[in-house]
Amino acid sequence: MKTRTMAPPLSRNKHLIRWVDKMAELTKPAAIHWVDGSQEENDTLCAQMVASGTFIKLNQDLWPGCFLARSDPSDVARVEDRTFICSLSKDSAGPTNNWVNPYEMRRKLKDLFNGAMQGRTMYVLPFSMGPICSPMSQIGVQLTDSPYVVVSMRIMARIGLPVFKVIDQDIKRVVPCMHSVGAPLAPGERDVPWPCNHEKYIVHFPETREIWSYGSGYGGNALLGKKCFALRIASNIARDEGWMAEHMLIVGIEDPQGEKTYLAAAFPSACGKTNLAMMIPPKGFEDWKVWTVGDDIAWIKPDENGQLRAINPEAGFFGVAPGTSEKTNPNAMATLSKNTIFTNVALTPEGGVWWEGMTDHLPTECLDWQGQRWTPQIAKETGAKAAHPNARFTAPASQCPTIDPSWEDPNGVPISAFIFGGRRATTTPLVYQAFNWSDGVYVGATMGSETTAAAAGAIGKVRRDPMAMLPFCGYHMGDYFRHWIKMQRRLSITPKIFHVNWFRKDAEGRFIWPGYGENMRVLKWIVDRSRSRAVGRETPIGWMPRYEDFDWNGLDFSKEKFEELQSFDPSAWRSELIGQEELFIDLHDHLPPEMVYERELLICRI
Ligand code: TSX
Ligand code: MN
Repeated sequence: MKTRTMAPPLSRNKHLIRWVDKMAELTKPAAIHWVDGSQEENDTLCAQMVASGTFIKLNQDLWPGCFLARSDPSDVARVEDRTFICSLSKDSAGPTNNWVNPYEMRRKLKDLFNGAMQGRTMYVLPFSMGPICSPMSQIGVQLTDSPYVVVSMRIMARIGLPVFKVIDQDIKRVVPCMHSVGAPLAPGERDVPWPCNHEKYIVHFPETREIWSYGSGYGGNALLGKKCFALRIASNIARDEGWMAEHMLIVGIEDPQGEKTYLAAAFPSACGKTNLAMMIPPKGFEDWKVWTVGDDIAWIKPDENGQLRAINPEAGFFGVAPGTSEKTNPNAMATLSKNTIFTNVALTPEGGVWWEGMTDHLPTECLDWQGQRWTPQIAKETGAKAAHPNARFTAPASQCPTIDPSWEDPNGVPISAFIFGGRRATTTPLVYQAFNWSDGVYVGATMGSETTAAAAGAIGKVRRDPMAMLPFCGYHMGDYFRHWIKMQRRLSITPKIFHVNWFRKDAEGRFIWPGYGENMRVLKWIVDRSRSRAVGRETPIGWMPRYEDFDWNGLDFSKEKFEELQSFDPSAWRSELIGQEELFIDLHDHLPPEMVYERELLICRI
């Protein structure tokens, strides 16, 4: 205590100051730094991290304001098996979450955090999820011993003095977020570039709205505003307050007349969510615009007219680098061209970054994500990747060329339709529209993706990921479906619900649909259906476009291929129904009756 460097607190809030004192007593940091969020502070932290080896400063002529971090090889992704929802009762966490008794967990955490910050600085990092002045925003304070987290959170959220100002008004509840990399330093001990602990705990207390994260410095484990707060804790707040915290991108589609329609879409991983959020309209749609509001999380609330409005609670993109290129996503490439933190990508001899799929030609040599020499020859012989498959860019949303003019509107943007998606080689057509809200909730609840080579387990097996929320819902999944069902009663304008699948394959195993910008044709039909001005054909699974209902201007795509893409195979859907039931069996005692009815209706139609 006595040796700790004391800086004046930047807040007058007694509760906050008392909590910071108490946590400092527990974790015993060498210093406390109240984060003001300024450019100078950021520059100092970055310089310190360059000196300590955590950051590599990239060639500033090529990559202005950009840095590269290499994580410990064991700390490269979210750790779902170490993620806990510690509700008072096991039943409220549900069978899809890890649960530990909260009293037992608190005892464990007290042990883990005892002295965990020794030899390090504890940063007091205030953040706002959502624009600071928005009534839909939520405030948190993260105590962390990681400067990497501080500079990353400065991109991903609104942080610093303006947030302390809100906290000092004492009107909004503050979510306390404890974070330590779990690597205390003994006096004189040399630090490593990426301190972390082999034992990891990502813990949520939904009733008291608290987050405790131990042992990891990586993205979703450590930037606590994102998955931990904006999804797991916020889903609890939203359920209690009558709004929705969803794992969804938000885009605005502007037609040639300037009419704008906002869509919110949920996809499992590896479906190209960020690509869709930043999509460029194809040939034939030159007078159309796609505007980006968010690529990952949407907070959605009915306004006083019963219209759903959404904000993006984040301020940046934490995107997967491999596969991102001028071809697949030029807007992402522009966004990450400056002021970006790269993690686990390769370093080129010019002091630039590279990753698999970034360019057609491979660099003749570079240092891989662990700092080892990498050449195309070595890759060929050993299969070594230059960038880790989960390598990331952390880039400011404001730098996106298609960022929506209303992306920081404190009242959010009006949502006209929800889209659920999956990666399915068979069975599921390019697009269909659910018959109504409860059928749409069923469609979202049963969505899934076929496992690819990237994930563990059998290739081609469908993994159910309801509303893409399986790892992110902070309470019982059955209660979550019930909340979705109940939301309709708060609405006077009910958004239409759609399902899309960009990934259907033909008999030869080739993708039938060209995807990417051509998805605009699907989005146009969705927009037109939402505004009740497009025709649909009724099928057993929902409303589908006929060939002539799509705008084919600029694309040569035959009616035969379209029929194949949209084909409905009753026998495939009979096995689909059996697969859909698997998850429901686990959730049965909390499942809303509507899910059972919708299933019965679907069985009858097929
Ligand atoms: O992001 C993708 N989207 C959405 C874009 C707005 N991807 C990449 C997924 C991995 C993250 C896609 N891949 C999409 C898509 O719509 N579609 C496909 C499948 C596909 C891949 C290559 C081709 C076509 C389809 N190539 C040619 O047709 C030449
Ligand atoms: Mn996500």
